Amino acid sequence: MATLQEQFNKEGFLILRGALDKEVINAIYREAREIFAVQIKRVTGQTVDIDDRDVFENAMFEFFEKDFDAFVNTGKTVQHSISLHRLGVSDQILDLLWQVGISQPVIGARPAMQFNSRFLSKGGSKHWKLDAHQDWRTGQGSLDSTVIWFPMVNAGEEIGALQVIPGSHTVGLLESSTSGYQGGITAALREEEFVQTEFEVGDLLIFSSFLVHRSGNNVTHNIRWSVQLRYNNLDEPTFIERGYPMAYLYKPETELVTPGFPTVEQLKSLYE
Ligand SMILES: O=C(O)CCC(=O)C(=O)O
Repeated sequence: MATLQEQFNKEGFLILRGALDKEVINAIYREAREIFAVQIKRVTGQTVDIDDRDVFENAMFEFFEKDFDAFVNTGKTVQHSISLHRLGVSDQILDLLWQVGISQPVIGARPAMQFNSRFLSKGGSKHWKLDAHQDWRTGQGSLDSTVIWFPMVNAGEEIGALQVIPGSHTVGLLESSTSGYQGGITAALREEEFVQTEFEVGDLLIFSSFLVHRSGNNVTHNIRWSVQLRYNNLDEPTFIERGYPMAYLYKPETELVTPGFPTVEQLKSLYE
C-alpha cells in the first residue's frame, strides 16, 4: 500500500475524503456570506437569509450587477476573513503539508476564495473560469510548492469542480499566455487527460503547484464557493538558492479611494 507521500509524488495530487472539519468549513462559508450580506443590504436594500441558498445567491447576482466595484472589494475582504486565515495556519493543515513532504511550510500567497458562477462575470467565461494552468507560474516559489483546494459546498462536475491532469506535475513548466490568472497554457494538452474531481464538504484536494488543472464548467444556477491555500517549503534548496523569491505583489492604492474622507469631525466623534 503506497503511503500518502508516494501517491502524491506519483500523481501530483491527492483527494483526501473527510480531511477537514465540516464545522470549520461551515464557519468560513458563513463568515463570507455574512460579510457579503452587509453590502447586499447597503446596495440592494434587501435583508437576506444567508442560509436560503437560492435567495442569497440571487441577491449576490443583483449586488454584482448594481455595484461591481463594491462586489469586487467585498470579495477581496472576504479573503481576509479571520476564520479563513486561521484554517490556513492550523495544525491540521500544517500536518497535511508535512505528510506530503513540505518540511518547513511558509505561506506562498494569501488564502483565496472563489465565487464561481457565470452570473458573477463581466467578461464571458474568462472571468469566472480559469483555463488550464500551473500555479507555480504565478507563485514561482519552492519547487515543491503545494496548493490545497476545497469547496465549501458539495461540488462535482455540474457545479464545476476542478479538473486535473494526473502526473502532469513532472512535465515541466509549460508555455503559457500569462503568469496571471486570465489566460492559460498554450502548449498542446490532450482533452482526454483531464480528470473531473468531485467533493463533499470536508474533502480536499492537495496538489503540486506544477500540476496542470483548470476550473470545471459550472452549469448550475448556484455559486461554487471554494478556497485555495498556497504554501512554499523554506527548506527546499532551489528556493533558498534563488533567495526566497516572492512573486505575489501586494501594493497600496496610489490615490485616496474616498476623496475628502474622513473629516476631523468623524474622527473626533469616533474617539470622544
Ligand atoms: O477554483 C477554480 O475554479 C480554479 C482555482 C485554481 O485553479 C487556482 O486557483 O489555481
